[in-house]
Amino acid sequence: MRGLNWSDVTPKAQWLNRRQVMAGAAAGLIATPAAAKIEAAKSRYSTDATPNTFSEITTYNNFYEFGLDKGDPARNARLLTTDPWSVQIGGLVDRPGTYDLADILKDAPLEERIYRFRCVEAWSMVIPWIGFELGHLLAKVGVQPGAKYVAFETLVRPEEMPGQMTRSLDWPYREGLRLDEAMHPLTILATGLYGEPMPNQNGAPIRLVVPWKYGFKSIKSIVSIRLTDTQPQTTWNMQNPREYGFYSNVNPTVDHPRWSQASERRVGAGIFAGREDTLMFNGYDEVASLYAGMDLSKDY
Ligand SMILES: Nc1nc2c(c(=O)[nH]1)N[C@H]1C(S)=C(S)[C@@H](COP(=O)(O)O)O[C@H]1N2
Ligand SMILES: [Mo]
Repeated sequence: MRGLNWSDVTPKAQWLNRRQVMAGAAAGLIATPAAAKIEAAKSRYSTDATPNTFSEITTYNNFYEFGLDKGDPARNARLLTTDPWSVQIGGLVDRPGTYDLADILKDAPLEERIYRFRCVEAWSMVIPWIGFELGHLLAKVGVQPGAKYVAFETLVRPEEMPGQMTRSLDWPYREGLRLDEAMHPLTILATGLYGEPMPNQNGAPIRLVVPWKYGFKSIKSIVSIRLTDTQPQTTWNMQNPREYGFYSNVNPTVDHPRWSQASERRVGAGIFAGREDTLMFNGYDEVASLYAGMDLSKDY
């Protein structure tokens, strides 16, 4: 007998996947797909830019655990088991432990956050995430005074993640934030998008979203969160420190060694649409004070 999983104790709308919703609707089991939408409050942090389509957001992905091509994650992530799911929370916290996802979601104030999303490869999207502030979870586990950074890790399960059979990256995928970045209200743990549970290719069942940083900081399918007193190792910085810094704030004045970061291509905009200017901090100016006194061309 297995114990209760997070989907057993989470309101159905929070975990039903799109396929189940569509199948259920077709079979008349669910009145309308809309009935299964996650109820989430609107947020003043949302952009009023027009979101990309569900199809664009779920078929043009970076998720190297499932392959290197943009279409690989949609094809290969279907068989990823996301229930049961637990997250190990440790390091400098008052209440370390292995938390079932249901416990993490129990009192999480879900909001819709429509964010601009800028990949370091110079493409961008607008994505209507569903999630809650990382600061809410950190408050729940109790951050100890010596903590200065938060380190994250993605699941390692090569049987279900074919990219992990290769050495395209040094697994697990790792990311990190300074504690004040992690506590900023723009920083969320996302569990869905377009009112539906997170599609596997977008980092089910729970992933980070930090909208003022290049997309690779927004680590997917998280199984470990550790509070540390030293700057954690991060995947792309380990891979190529000259090209990818720890901070990786979106910055149109600091070019990637191999391409310009001054402009970006909005995915789905069509071949006649021009490139858009990239904005400092991806337009999220309210984070500028976090970096007061730093030279962002050196601390990139
Ligand atoms: N575990 C993991 N997280 C990851 C990645 C990855 O390869 N593995 N790719 C990153 C990159 S480069 C980007 S641009 C975003 C893409 O997120 P999306 O596919 O949901 O748009 O996920 C980030 N998080
Ligand atoms: Mo990216």
